[in-house]
Amino acid sequence: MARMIEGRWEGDWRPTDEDGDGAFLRKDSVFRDTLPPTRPEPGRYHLFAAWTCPWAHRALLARTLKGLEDVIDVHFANTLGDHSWEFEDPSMSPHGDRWLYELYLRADPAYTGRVTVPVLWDARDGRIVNNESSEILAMLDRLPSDAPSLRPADLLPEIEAWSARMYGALNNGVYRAGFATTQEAYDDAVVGVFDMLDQLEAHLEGRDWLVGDRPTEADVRLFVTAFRFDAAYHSLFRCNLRRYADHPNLLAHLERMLALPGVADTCDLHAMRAGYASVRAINPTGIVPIGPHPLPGVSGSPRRSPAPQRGR
Ligand SMILES: N[C@@H](CCC(=O)N[C@@H](CS)C(=O)NCC(=O)O)C(=O)O
Repeated sequence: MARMIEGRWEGDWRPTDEDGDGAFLRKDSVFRDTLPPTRPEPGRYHLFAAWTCPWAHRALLARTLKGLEDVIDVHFANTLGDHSWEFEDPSMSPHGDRWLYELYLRADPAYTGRVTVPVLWDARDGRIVNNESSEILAMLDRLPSDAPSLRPADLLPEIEAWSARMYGALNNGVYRAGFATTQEAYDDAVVGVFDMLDQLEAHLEGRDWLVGDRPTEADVRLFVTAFRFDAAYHSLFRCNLRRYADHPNLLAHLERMLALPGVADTCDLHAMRAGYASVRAINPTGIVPIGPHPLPGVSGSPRRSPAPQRGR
């Protein structure tokens, strides 16, 4: 197991903590505070993300689609090493940290738990506001912005119903398939993944967006898994009954999302694929698969993280 126990880093990094029956169980996030729904002080709040991570991608997309780039700084920790996520250049981090666990320690010197992205960091008060992507997404959506809400009140019940279904069967379902250590756990997860894709493909017949006539949180949640599916989950997570691209309505939805202003800039196909391929528990040689080809508007070759804006 690799996580913090009362402020100490324990063990080498592994993707899961064993629970005994071969099934992958995702732990609950620990920091669960909220931002006030007012315009944030520039330079105060920082989002720590990784190109690989679909959960961090949710938060990045909320920041982009709500036009919050000027008020929420972003930093990328690109490699998941033996001591948690590592910043390629420690000056990327507002406090000069090399490892993400150091940021967790700043927030809580006796922290116990996994060290995950995304993290919404308050640089003024030196604390983690929240490290649960669904809550970060919702609180960014409440900040003042000219962009429409991703969670409009009249559509919220439908958005949340899709979100709950997609989370269990698809967003986390691919992880349950990929990190399963028994045939039964894998079979159970992978059937659910493709059943969900079938339901979504049917639902998107004649529709542009999952709920209503504009992109919402439901589309964001689908997109972060869709973007990774053929490049990572199909091969490395053995979700290979069909390709995502074999579903015409789902593929059109993926392309529609990628065409929204700023969305392609939140995607790095190469870094994402390399990130999954570096997880030795599922890919002992670390070899990075070649395909699939780049998606429209998305770079398929390595690129550098954008220069960070320094906080206090
Ligand atoms: N429930 C969390 C999950 C976040 C999560 O699991 N992030 C992964 C990257 S995709 C991570 O940082 N894993 C490191 C670890 O578990 O040690 C959320 O949605 O924010």
